[in-house]
Amino acid sequence: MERLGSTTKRKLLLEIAWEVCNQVGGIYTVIRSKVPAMVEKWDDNYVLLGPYFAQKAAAEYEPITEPDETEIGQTVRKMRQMGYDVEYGYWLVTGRPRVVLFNFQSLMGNLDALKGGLWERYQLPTLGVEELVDQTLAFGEMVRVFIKLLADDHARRIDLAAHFHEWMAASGLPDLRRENVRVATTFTTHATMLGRYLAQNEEGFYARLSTFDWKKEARHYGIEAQATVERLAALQSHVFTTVSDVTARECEVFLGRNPDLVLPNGLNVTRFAAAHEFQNLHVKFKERIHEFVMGHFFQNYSFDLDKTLYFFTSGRFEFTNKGYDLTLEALARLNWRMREANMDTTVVMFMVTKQPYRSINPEVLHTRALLDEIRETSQAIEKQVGERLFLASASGKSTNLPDLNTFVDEYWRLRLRRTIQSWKTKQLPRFVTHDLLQEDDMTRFIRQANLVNNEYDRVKIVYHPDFIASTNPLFGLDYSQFVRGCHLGVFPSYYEPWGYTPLECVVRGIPTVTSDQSGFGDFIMQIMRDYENRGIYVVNRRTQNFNEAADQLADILFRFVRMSMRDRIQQRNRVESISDVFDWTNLRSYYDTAHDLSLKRWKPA
Ligand code: G6P
Ligand code: 1S3
Repeated sequence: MERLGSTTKRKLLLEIAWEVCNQVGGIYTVIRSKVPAMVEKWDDNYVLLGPYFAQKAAAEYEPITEPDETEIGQTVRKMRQMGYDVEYGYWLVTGRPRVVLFNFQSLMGNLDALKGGLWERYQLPTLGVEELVDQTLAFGEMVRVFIKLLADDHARRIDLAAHFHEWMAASGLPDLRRENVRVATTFTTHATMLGRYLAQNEEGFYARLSTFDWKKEARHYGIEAQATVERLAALQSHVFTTVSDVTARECEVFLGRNPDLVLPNGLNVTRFAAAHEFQNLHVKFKERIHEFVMGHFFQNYSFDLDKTLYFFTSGRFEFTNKGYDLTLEALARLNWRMREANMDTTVVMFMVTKQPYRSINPEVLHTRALLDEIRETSQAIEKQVGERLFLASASGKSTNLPDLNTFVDEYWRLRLRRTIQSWKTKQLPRFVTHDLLQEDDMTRFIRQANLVNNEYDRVKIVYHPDFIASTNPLFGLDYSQFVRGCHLGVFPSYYEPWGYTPLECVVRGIPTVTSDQSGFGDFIMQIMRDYENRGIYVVNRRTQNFNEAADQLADILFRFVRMSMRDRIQQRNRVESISDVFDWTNLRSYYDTAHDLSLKRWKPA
């Protein structure tokens, strides 16, 4: 019998993820940014499978309407004839790959039978699970049907490899193995379900890692279905992988298998030909952040913007996992040290995350609007003074500079004075920009640490409980522009399988703090000796306790605020020069190895 792993046949790679055409979190970034590098290697032999959400698809998917006789086109047709609702077209992202999207709603009526079968075959418990689990089971079944049809009809002529990302995409994988379908499977977990829950809730998670009983804990946290699918996929795939050595350590305990390979995450890096381009962008977007800061703080007191540094953190609201607690503690210590040292530098720290809120705080919006009015009035006065000065000078009445005050109408004087009066306030600048539905760990910690934006504080806090988007009236910047305008990204995570945020700083030439418990930090420490000199600071959270780590982070920040502008510029150049390491055209090779290995391990039935 013909071996699938033989090298003579054409290879076809399917990549399956819940986040294909459906942005939820970091996996979307992995899949989408990797497309150009994948298409470069696989061309038309690369197809993505994902769920169909009409609204999301409308923005990034275009159907193929003309007859399509490729293996994928034929299989889509066959599945439709069987009554399944299947979309087939292009994903409208750079690289424009073909996608098959499954409308899992069309299978929801058969869910009980599907669940019954999974229980019988794998003891997968699905009673009373959340809606997402139901949806992913229906999706996983459609993926299974599709791959089986494709393999049954075409696998004699093509080598078929399927790469499943995360448990949401993988509930059909065990059956594909059980039915000996002619496909080489790879499964990547981007975190473990149990790691996510336990790191957040169990004191001393890493020290106790090897002692956890996965089933007991999964039951306790009500995630038995998710954890079981994850475990089955890990155990049954030909090649099992994860995104970092950090997460690999969890896999053995929670999933019962050591990953065969670690596949680090990259980005689609586009670098400017001239280095000064990204430095210019930094200045341009910093100006925009200055505008927000003036509106927000200067109504009460002012400070020198040329001696102001912008730090930020950003991510999902997992207070301890993302290290927000450590960041605030270190900032409180930094504030104290800067005051002790009588420094006149100001640090404004933006804590960007997503929490439920009613609206942007009306006062914050109002002061922002008043600042705009002050600017408009000033421009009107400038114009009036300019014109009148020109007339006075041209008419040659005086060769000396006249009293410019006399050139301004009473109307404009009054208007400027009134606006400034209603803008100025004695209230301290708010440390949270929105009206939250309720106090949260962040506001509690900020109050407790007394980081409430007193004039004498050298560290100011702006807690922005919504992700940054260009439509937001406070900054009017998109996330990428906001990152460029800042000086330092701070991400000392406690639990972080990979963590894209520091990497997103690096490729924009912004120095960053990460931790050795994040996949990215761990990876950097393995591949680079002088990472700190290059502007990547790694906080040791593996062997240090919270207090020691907070001290280390405060040290890092204190050193950073004492750097000269010239040093900061050079450091930005050094950090940006690392970007290429993380370009998918370099990191794709890890995926190539996984797919080759899966095809080698595959044995025909
Ligand atoms: C870039 C610009 C310089 C500017 C500097 C400010 O390098 O090219 O013109 O002076 O940024 O750096 P800073 O770290 O103070 O924002
Ligand atoms: C996961 O997404 P998350 O933010 O829930 O996958 C990402 C992509 O691999 C990874 O960067 C992140 O650390 C994980 O946690």
